[in-house]
Amino acid sequence: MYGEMVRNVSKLEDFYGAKYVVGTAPDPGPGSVERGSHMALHGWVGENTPSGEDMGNFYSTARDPIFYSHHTNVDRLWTVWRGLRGPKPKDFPDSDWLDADFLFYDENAQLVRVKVVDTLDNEKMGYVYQDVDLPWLKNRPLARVKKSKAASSSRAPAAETVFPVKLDKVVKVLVKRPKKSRSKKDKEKEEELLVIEGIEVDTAKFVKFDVFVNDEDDKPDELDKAEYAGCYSQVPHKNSTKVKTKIRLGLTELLEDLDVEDDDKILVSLVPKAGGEDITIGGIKIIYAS
Ligand SMILES: [Cu+2]
Repeated sequence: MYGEMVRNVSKLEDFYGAKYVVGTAPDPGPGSVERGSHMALHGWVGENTPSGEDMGNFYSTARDPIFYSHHTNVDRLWTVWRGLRGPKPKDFPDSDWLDADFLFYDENAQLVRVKVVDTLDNEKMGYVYQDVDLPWLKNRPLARVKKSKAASSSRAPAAETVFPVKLDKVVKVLVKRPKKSRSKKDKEKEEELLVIEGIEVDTAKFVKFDVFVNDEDDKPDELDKAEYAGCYSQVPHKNSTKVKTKIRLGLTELLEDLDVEDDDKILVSLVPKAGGEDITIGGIKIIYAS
């Protein structure tokens, strides 16, 4: 929870999902809670069958009454995240996002048009969430290994030489950091992000992979000395379509906690957890976003 609500999401698009405005290709990238705890609950509650009804498949998920409390909780997390941002921007300013509209039936079976801008603030919609303890907020994960030599001593291939690759096994690559030894000011100005792009999946499949940093072990599936950086997962749809998408995982705080700010590369492990044979990864890089 700490990762998807704090560590990975200092940028708006990493919490909400990438911007989807005029000119954007479909599936620009899901947000952290969406592909994290939100998908996990759909998967856990759905039946353990390939199609996962009810909660584990989009077409049937709302047949299960728990769907409504689950999605209310996702909305609550949205509100919590906005509260944690303090004075930082909370919304995309783009009018084609804010003014996008959807039609719903109201309680009198009349069609009503609702704009995105009308739904961003729960208080304007007439309700607030109960103030409850947030135990995950005080549980910033402790580094398993500090000042790891995993990246400098690894014989893993460089990321530029590996992709595209099918994720039917653990893939370990070295990823160059274009900037290192960044000052506190640099870090406040720019978030360092691990971008995993060209993720190709079939929408009809349940797929999930985890991302770890600086795994010290030679055995690729033993990850007890590696640091969890985030995940990608998808609840299946009934119809099969190819999707090409990307995720971005915040690295600034993670690398600070691991005490490897002076390293010029990191060792990344992509670990398939479900449907790896149905996942292709196009590339990995590190960028800096202000
Ligand atoms: Cu959902």
